[in-house]
Amino acid sequence: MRHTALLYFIGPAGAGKSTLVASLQEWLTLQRFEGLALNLDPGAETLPYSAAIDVRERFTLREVMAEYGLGPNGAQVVCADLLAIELEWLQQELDGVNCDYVLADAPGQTELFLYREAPQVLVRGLSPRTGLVILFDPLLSRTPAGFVTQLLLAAAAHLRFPVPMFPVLTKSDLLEPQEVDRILSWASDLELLRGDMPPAEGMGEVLSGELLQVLQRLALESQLVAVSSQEGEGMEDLYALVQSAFAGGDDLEAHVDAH
Ligand SMILES: Nc1nc2c(ncn2[C@@H]2O[C@H](COP(=O)(O)OP(=O)(O)O)[C@@H](O)[C@H]2O)c(=O)[nH]1
Ligand SMILES: [Mg+2]
Repeated sequence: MRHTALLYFIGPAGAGKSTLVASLQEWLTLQRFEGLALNLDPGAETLPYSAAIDVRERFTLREVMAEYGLGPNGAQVVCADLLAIELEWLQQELDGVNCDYVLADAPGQTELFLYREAPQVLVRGLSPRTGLVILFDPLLSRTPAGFVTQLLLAAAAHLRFPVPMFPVLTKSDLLEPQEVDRILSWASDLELLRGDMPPAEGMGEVLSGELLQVLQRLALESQLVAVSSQEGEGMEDLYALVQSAFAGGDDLEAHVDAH
């Protein structure tokens, strides 16, 4: 198996994970790189990319619902746990392919991906060079409180998965350019974010200097990038960050293989 890195795309349902996997894959192809799509969502009905490896070959949400007599919510939990059982199968599938990046489309239920044990097993076991792309919803990111909520989620994700993490503001075409600029400046200057908190919500005080430092370190280790999968914008910026984090990846692989 050879790949520069395996990236998990996580974030709220509907944030644009699957579409971003499709867009980034297309962009990589245009640059003559190879991005291989891995679908980890057993509940996906249709996908905007063709998955080289697809967990639905092993089980689907519908099958789990029928087999265990569960509704969709209970079945999602079982599905999250079943991912760990498929680790070996996923490894075998990955062993058979060479590519530059593996783009793993995670299920929409971020909290299950973060809090269940099975995804941990997967993230730790599948590749020695793993990164996390965490998606920020554009409409939620428009208000300071909504943006902070997502920083907290990103911080929790980074605590759970201590691997390089890349925060991405999705669907930037749905925002005014000034809104995008404002959100990006909040990310690069959290004091500005604190200043923009409406005093009535009392959130300015909640955001102590210490909390801002924690968010900076955990959620914004890497610069926030704005992308639009619809317009194909921002792919280059995202790629540049990922590439610089994993530069020297080949040396690392040689190192790992030597042991
Ligand atoms: N305007 C716009 N819509 C998008 C963009 N990316 C995704 N969407 C739409 O957002 C919805 C959810 O996208 P999807 O990729 O399925 O989200 P997921 O649940 O996170 O995988 C779909 O209707 C997409 O067409 C984008 O960059 N711009
Ligand atoms: Mg999806």
